[in-house]
Amino acid sequence: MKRLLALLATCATILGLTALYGPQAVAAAGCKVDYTVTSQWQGGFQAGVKITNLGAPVSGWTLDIAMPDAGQKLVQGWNATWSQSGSTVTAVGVDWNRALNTGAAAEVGLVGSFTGANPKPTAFKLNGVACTGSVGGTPSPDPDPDPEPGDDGTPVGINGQVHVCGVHLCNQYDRPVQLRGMSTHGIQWFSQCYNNASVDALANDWKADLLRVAMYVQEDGYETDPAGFTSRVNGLVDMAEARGMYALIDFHTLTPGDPNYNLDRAKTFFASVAARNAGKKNVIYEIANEPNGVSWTAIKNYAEQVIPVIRAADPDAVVIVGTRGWSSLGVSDGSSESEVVSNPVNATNIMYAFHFYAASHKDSYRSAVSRASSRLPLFVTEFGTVSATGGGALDRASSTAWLDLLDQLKIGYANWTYSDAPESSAALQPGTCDGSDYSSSGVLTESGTLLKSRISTPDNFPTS
Ligand code: IDC
Repeated sequence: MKRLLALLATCATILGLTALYGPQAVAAAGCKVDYTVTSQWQGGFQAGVKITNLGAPVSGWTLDIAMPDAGQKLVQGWNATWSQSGSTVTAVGVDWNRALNTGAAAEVGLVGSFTGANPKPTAFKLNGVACTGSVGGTPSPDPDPDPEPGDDGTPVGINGQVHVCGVHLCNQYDRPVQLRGMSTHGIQWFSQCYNNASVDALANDWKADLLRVAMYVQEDGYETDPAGFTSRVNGLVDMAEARGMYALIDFHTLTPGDPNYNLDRAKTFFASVAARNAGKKNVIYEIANEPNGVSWTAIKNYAEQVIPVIRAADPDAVVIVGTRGWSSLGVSDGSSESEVVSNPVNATNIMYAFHFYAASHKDSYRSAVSRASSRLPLFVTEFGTVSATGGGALDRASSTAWLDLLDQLKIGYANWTYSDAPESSAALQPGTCDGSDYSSSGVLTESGTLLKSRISTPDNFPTS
């Protein structure tokens, strides 16, 4: 119903019929737009646009930006559906940001080209009404000022740019840290679950340190719309950053299991996201979710081709490499971590992924992690409390044993999934993402309740 209303609102706006659909769909009288050119190069620029609704709640929005110079052209944008007609560039809100309560903001962005000068636009209209930054002519303060990194007590604010030190992940004070958070489900299926309210809940209620962004490559994922998925990933990086959380960009290869099948796509994707996010402190790259049916040598070869592409654009970011046997360090293929220890990826500032599903992977896998943890930097970029199918009963004893081990070894983790998928690995009850409540205990599943209780305990990140 909410989506139907949003659709109607958008159509109504396009047709200029907003008044017919009542106050929910009509533009608020007050709005404020912050337009920031974040980078500019010969003939091109990138800009962030923060749209704050200072009026009544809206269930859909259209932003018109009057570009001051005829040579300014939209190339592409993210977090909205973008178009240009004459000198007007238009952004229309999408599933996860089209509803804006009073005081709420949507952050979108664009890449453009220009000839001559690139003057900043100053005239904006939200749902047809000019944005003056105030209601009734009274200037109002920014209701949602961006947190200043470093002074806000958030995970990124405290830890800054992380790096690998020995077998650990270390913060800006060169001290080991464990980052604990959640993974999205496939963003091609569950995009509606990642919106301001849900990411707020993850940051504020769960006190999560990181959001893993699972971008499937196959299964209707990246390969079907590279530009669209790249934009969505970047949008989620920004949403995590705005809340002081790390974003783990997961190139979610699964079937086929040989990551080299997607080598060209990986190079294209990582060149783009690494260039775009190089200046950020909150981004970690995971280059292959779960290699399977493929040798460690082939995975290592893939990593040694993709990592230089990332380094060329974003030299200081941590990169995580998937391992053999669905990122089991080879254990699920009858091998062990020794194949990695004796033949590591030829690169620095990297970690190795280890995945487990608590009901399927128990003592022998925990032993492998214990052994490997003194030899290899490990990150549990995905795990489930249930069976490897993503379903079945939650295994509380095994999940607790795993989480205790990871805490003790200071190994970071992301749980599969922060979504309302109808499967027991999901943290949210089915249907949650159709609403706007992500905070009450009733929205959590058994797995979500367990994970929130573990993730929300104090981090006590070292600062000296
Ligand atoms: C599962 C999802 C399920 C989806 C399936 C196929 O939970 O809804 O139908 O993928 O895409 C993994 C994978 C992860 C799996 C998960 C559970 O990384 O994509 O998600 N799992 O099966 N490795 C081990 C388990």
